[in-house]
Amino acid sequence: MKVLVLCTLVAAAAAWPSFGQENLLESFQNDDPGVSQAKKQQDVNHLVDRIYERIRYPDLQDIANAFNPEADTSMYSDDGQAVHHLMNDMNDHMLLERHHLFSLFNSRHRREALMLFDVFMHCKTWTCFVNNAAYFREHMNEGEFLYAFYTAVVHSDLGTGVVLPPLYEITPHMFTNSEIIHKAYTAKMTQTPGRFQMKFTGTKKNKEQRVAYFGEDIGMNIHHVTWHMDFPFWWEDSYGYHLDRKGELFFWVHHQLTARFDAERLSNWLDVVDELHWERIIREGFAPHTSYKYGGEFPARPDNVHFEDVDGVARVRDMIISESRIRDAIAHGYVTDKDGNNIDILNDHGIDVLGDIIESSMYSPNAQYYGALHNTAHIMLGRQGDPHGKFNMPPGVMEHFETATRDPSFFRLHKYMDNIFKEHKNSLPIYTREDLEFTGVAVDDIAIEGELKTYFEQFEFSIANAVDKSDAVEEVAISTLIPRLNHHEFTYKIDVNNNNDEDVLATMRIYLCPKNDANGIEFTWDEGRWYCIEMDKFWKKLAPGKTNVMRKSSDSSVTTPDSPSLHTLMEKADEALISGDELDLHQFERSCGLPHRMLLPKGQTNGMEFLLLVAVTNGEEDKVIEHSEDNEHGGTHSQCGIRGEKYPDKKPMGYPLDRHIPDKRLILDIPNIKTTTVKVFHELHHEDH
Ligand code: CUO
Repeated sequence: MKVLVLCTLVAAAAAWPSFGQENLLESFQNDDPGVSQAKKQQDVNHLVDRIYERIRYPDLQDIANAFNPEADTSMYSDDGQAVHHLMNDMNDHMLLERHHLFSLFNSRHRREALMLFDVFMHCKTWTCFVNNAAYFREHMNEGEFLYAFYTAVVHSDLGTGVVLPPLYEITPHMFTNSEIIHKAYTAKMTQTPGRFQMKFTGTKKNKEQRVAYFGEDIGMNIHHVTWHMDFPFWWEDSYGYHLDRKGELFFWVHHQLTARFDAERLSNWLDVVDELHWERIIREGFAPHTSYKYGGEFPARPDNVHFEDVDGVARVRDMIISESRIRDAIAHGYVTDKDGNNIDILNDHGIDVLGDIIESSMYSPNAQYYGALHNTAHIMLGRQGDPHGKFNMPPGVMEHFETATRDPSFFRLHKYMDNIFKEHKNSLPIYTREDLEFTGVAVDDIAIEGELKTYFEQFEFSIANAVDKSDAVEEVAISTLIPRLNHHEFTYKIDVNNNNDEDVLATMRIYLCPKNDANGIEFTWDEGRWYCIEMDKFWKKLAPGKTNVMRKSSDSSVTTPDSPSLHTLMEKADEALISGDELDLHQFERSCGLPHRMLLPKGQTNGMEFLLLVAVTNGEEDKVIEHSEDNEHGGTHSQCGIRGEKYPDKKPMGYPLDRHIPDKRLILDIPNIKTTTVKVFHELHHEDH
């Protein structure tokens, strides 16, 4: 594990020599040499277990009682500046109390959580990290603590190798229906262990319910919330490093979520999602059937409401103005930074700048002028049920990344953003044959070994953390069962011919694109390219002559395996501590990544036609750092990048389908790009709804 850590650090240092890597190296060298990976994992498990209650583990309880965060400031790399800051607010009783809801979009909540994040990021050792975690878990709001702790484990070098327990088990309210939570309470109070079947929100009278399995998939929700922890909009490079191509990744991960949602809609005989419009009604209402642990029910929104100004947030007019400033920048081909300088966006880098502007993140060159279209839109949508605060409703599902995709308007909002990005991409020159060709390389054939077949399965997870603990009431096992999409494994067989007389490194890019719209009309290439879903991207060395490239679906760099449950993480850490064996869970370390079981869209029982496209490009030109063909870059680099390092592929995300394709021959005549038609089948199981 240590070797792995060092390699990562050396690579990171090579990639970003100027962004404080010395600090990271220093903190690594200062990490307590005696703390094993198993101990770190155990600490994390214990710190987040039963987050709404006092710490239940005596060692951590003792720390929380005895530790004084300000007593020895030599444990921090900033001499305790961050911790003094936080302690001042705490001692002045300025911090949000426990048992109140936390929302990242609430600027006060965010500021407080980030003060704690800053403390963690300045810890030189794991001991400092854990001591502060135990202390502030007991002294701060649990939502603020949890957010700061999770993001710090992600970003601090001290957290390397630690697997964060799946949030659906830590804060089940954010992933489960109220009905299930009520049943959990009854089970606890009546001392009856329970397994409760969860249903997707809504009824069959609402056609949107046909695709609720996508927006309410707990694994997809984890992917989404974690992406936003890996690439937070509030991130500043002073925390330790630069988040490479963060704006472009914002575009790409959400473009892909939208395209995948559309593929699921088409699988279910629904039209692709339409974009949101500030001056038209919000067509779909939403009744979340979800409650906060503290703070009541998530507010509902009826069908067909007109957008209202939201008091204290924004007027609808402000949103329209931000949008038109951004569209102006796209039309001009440049944005204007806050000092009045123009930044050219008519190039591959333009999408990155636009992503920063539209989100907006701290990387935005001019948030004052371009605003925060996306973030404000999340709040605007979240508040449409009570825009003037008359009913004192809590924030809506749109105001939390873990719940946002439950609301169908999430995808309308993101389609709207996506169309702005598309407008920019369409303003760039089309790729020429010279751009697209990989001299001497041709894809001769593409085939699938195995079947492209999906099905629903039942998944069970513990919701024990949803209910309060009492010394008078014994623990009972409480879990919920939820249907989720899965598929049979398959392998791509790609025959590639290298007519050069030497080895070449190839980047293999695989997309799956719906062929027809909901009326069965075939998409044109220029329409259809925007609905393509990314299946995989990897590197392969091609010797002269023919190579039969075999790639397993489970190796996809878009997806992650299931996270181990908190129970499993506890067992593994405890066992390793007792046996003294090394704990290596690095394959589960990144929770960002589409759940592997969702790699294929549902398809249809009689088979749904898709175009499978393989583009082979010059890996020597595409690569950012020297790497071998079997470097998987942490497993989910395509949409989640690599922690602390540069994005490994120089090409724009979505290449070569990201720009206009006015004539299909532009793609079909390129020898190193090939397409074939495949069918995705859906297998009905008895538990299908
Ligand atoms: Cu991920 Cu809008 O950015 O939810």
